[in-house]
Amino acid sequence: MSVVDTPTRSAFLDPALTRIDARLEAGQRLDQADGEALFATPDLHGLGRLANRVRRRRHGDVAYYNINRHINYTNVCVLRCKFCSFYRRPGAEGGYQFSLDQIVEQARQADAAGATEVHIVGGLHPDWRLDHYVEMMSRIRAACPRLHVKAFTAIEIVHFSRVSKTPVERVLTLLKEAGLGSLPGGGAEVFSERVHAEVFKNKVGTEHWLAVHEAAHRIGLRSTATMLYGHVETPGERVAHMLRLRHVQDRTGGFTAFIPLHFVPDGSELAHLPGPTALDDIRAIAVARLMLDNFDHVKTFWIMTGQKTSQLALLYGADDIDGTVVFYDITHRNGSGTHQEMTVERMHRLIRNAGLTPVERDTLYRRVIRDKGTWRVADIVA
Ligand code: V47
Repeated sequence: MSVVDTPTRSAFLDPALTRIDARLEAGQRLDQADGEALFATPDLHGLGRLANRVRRRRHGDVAYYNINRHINYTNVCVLRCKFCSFYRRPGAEGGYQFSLDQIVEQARQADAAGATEVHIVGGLHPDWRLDHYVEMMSRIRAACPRLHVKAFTAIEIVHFSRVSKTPVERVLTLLKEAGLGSLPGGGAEVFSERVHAEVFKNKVGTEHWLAVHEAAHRIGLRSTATMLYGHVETPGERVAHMLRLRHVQDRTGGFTAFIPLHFVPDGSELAHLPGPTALDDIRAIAVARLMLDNFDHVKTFWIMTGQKTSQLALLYGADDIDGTVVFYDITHRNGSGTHQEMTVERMHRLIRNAGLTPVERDTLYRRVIRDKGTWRVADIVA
């Protein structure tokens, strides 16, 4: 019997877990002190058992994945975040920017290869205005009407709003009308004034990030939420971050998933930091699963953790693996190139080998059914 199959009411090594177990079974919400105790517990397997129980109650033996492609349209950025190895200052060597033709071509290739989603984000480009991004959306929609376009972090949305002197909600509405399907969760980093001042000083802060997502939810766009962990933040700051998200989710219900992002130090100004270990990764997943009781999905992003740790995360609270990514530029693990792909066969093997059943989903977590080279969504097409 594996650790995670052990009956969940058996004794925990840490009395704090026994107390938290009782609170969970009584239907009580966990608070800041509970979250900090979960980050501190030496009984990682006990934590995993609790998180796995919550995960199994929500999703049974299903683990989701999607077939997507990431398009990072430029690395040119007016910000200089210390944790980021992706950006190039305007005019600096190594900067790139894709033309709209190139972006549409990448979306077309993703569509032709069977992707249901493209995930598009980029640096804050100094020259482009809102009409450029609106045209990007409408041209992708014209070329690939079925493809879900998940695009632009809250940071990009605020940038478009500033450079085009257009209120955030109007920016979102124009993008939605042109074809934007949902917002990704990037750019949240850690909701803490202290961390903000230390590693991403000029970026918009917590209140702005949350306000953009609330505005998106108000106009009917769903979104995801992230947290970048394993740099200078404390466990208490991670818990506070999750509680801020839980609070917004209580109000809007608009978040589909939470994705803890493993900080990759290589090439950034924080390259001297060691970055998270595999055990830090699965702990972050497990704590998120327990704290975020109003989030349906907790996702592991294998590009940053590695495929093996993401597989393990499925037994510690994650119910979803992102994705069959083909090109990813923001982080390159261990000197890998930008072409980073997980095949569907490998995804199935990782999930089945964890004792779970793979289910392909679309961006909104509807089941995708594939037949003779085409796909449909289970609950809206008979
Ligand atoms: O916003 C930047 C982060 C994010 C580094 O919404 C770094 O479903 C690690 O947000 N090490 C982009 N992370 C990725 C992202 C994402 C990924 C997968 C799924 C979803 C989703 C969102 O990556 C950035 C920033 O927070 N990042 N630099 C770094 N050195």
